[in-house]
Amino acid sequence: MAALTEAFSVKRYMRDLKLPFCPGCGCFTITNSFLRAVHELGYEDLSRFIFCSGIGCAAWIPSPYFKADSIHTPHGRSIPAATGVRLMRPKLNVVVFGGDGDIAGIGLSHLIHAARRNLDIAVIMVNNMVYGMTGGQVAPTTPFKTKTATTPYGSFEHPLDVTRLVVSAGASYAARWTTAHARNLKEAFKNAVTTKGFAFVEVVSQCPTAFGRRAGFKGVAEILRWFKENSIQLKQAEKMGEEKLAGKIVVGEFIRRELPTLTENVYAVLEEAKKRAETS
Ligand SMILES: Cc1ncc(C[n+]2csc(CCOP(=O)(O)OP(=O)(O)O)c2C)c(N)n1
Ligand code: SF4
Ligand SMILES: [Mg+2]
Repeated sequence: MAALTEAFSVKRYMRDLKLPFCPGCGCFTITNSFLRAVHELGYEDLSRFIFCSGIGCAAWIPSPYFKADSIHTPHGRSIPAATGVRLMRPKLNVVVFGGDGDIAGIGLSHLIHAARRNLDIAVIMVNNMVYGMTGGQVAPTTPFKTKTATTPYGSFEHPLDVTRLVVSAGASYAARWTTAHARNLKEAFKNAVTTKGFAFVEVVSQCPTAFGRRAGFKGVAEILRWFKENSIQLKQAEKMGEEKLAGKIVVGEFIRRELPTLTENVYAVLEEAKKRAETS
């Protein structure tokens, strides 16, 4: 598909509605980068996409704001909905947006099994390190010792590395970037949409309202500086010990591989069953 020659405008892909995000929220950057990726892939509109999202601030990114078909599911259940959509409409791009709580908290088992099955969808997880929409409670992704609404003396648990988890579960593509890496993010979204198989992009993102203030940041610029200064490219991280990596954000492409997908496997079994029924 050739890239569109017209200049990029989010208006092409978005309904004329006011976005629900707080000023300075990372969800603005993610929305913009995703739609830029769609534009650069040559899609004139979103008619070849179906979006699924659960509950939370990040889950509002596609629905109802994108001019597209979308399903807003209960909290944590976007991937099961996307599984059904994918199997019934195998030619469309199925993209899930969700927060770290939605995807890696309440919905974690669905994520692992989707990666294991190599379900051909793209999952974009906005990791703002808290449950943002409900007021900034500690999440499975909150960095150790970080103050949140429910850990006023600092979090006493270590965060889950969700990107590495999906790699070990069997994902075809996985990358992690932050909102301070808009260009890399856009490229990762392009890769995720075009991957044959399960694709995962973790976006470490700022929530100035429910995370930043409590965690000790003065404003959005300071959080973005923290992202930039603490990000370590995967290749460099591989040469560093665990101690030196404590508190760092390892960014880059973690895996890109071609494997049979769930849709291919399901349709192959259906074909086989059909042939057997015809000959019996
Ligand atoms: C079954 C269920 N449990 C709890 C909630 C309350 N709830 C709504 S959003 C949310 C967490 C959202 O956090 P996250 O997914 O990280 O999204 P964010 O708002 O941070 O983008 C919770 C616990 C709910 N809506 N449904
Ligand atoms: S609460 Fe946080 S994540 Fe939610 S819209 Fe506001 S800044 Fe964004
Ligand atoms: Mg969150």
